[in-house]
Amino acid sequence: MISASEDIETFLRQHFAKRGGETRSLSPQLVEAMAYSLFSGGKRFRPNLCLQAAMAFGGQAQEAIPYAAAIELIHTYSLIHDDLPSMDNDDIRRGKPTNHKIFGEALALLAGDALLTEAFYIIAQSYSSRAQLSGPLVLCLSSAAGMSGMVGGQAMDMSLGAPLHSIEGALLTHRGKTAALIAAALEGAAVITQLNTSQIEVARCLGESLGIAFQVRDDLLDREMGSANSVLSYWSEGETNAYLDDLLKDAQEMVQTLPPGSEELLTFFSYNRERQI
Ligand code: GRG
Repeated sequence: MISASEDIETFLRQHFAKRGGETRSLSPQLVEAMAYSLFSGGKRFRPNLCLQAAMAFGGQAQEAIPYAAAIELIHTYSLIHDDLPSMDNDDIRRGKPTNHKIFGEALALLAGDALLTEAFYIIAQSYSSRAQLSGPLVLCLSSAAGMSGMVGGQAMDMSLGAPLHSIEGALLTHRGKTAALIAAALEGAAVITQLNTSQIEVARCLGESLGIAFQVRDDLLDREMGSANSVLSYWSEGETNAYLDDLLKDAQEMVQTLPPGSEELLTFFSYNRERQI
């Protein structure tokens, strides 16, 4: 397994230097606020997973870099907004003051908005000569990030959704808030490597299972905190571990229907998540 982090970093830095330079005259503070969170030590897990998947599916990591970078922009925006006083009200992220603590709430909100929009600019621009990719990639990432994915999950998590005080509700929240972007990393890689329609759907489902497993494992580690949307509010530790085993079994079956080498994604995923938790 190679690490693709450097390529992602280079792309993000070059893109930001160019676009930030072009737009700096409008609001240098906005560019600074965006860069502050984008280059503040994120692990780049989602973009790296996307590049690993492109390679595992038999494609070129290079082709997936802009899409992978777009996912990271959306992830970064979500963290900035999640930290705002009206949401989680956090002062520290990655060991540093949160965006609004440095730039104020209005600019933090706008930095998040601009990162979200820039993600789609990157896809439209980078894949402009390959219309067979740009449309499906926009569809994939917008449905994962928006009301049917991450934003929907966040709304549920904040008890702004249907009051589902149940294991189904907790898992639906995890699927949207955490798993949707991870699923988009694998689905987008499958689109870019031009797998067939049913394999693209398997790649998305695989990402969703891995993303839910990641969040459920987080629930186990944070069990003392007793959040309403933790599966531990509804399941015993034994039941939760059995569910994790089922997810892993499903994932192992799914990789069998993807191109040979895809099983390495399971190793990449567990190795990277274990290192971080
Ligand atoms: C505000 C629309 C909106 C969505 C917020 C990101 C998020 C959704 C909530 C943050 C709370 C949380 C811990 C969610 C679990 C998934 C997650 C985003 C974990 C952090 O991801 P890492 O570990 O972060 O990849 P780094 O810092 O490495 O980028």
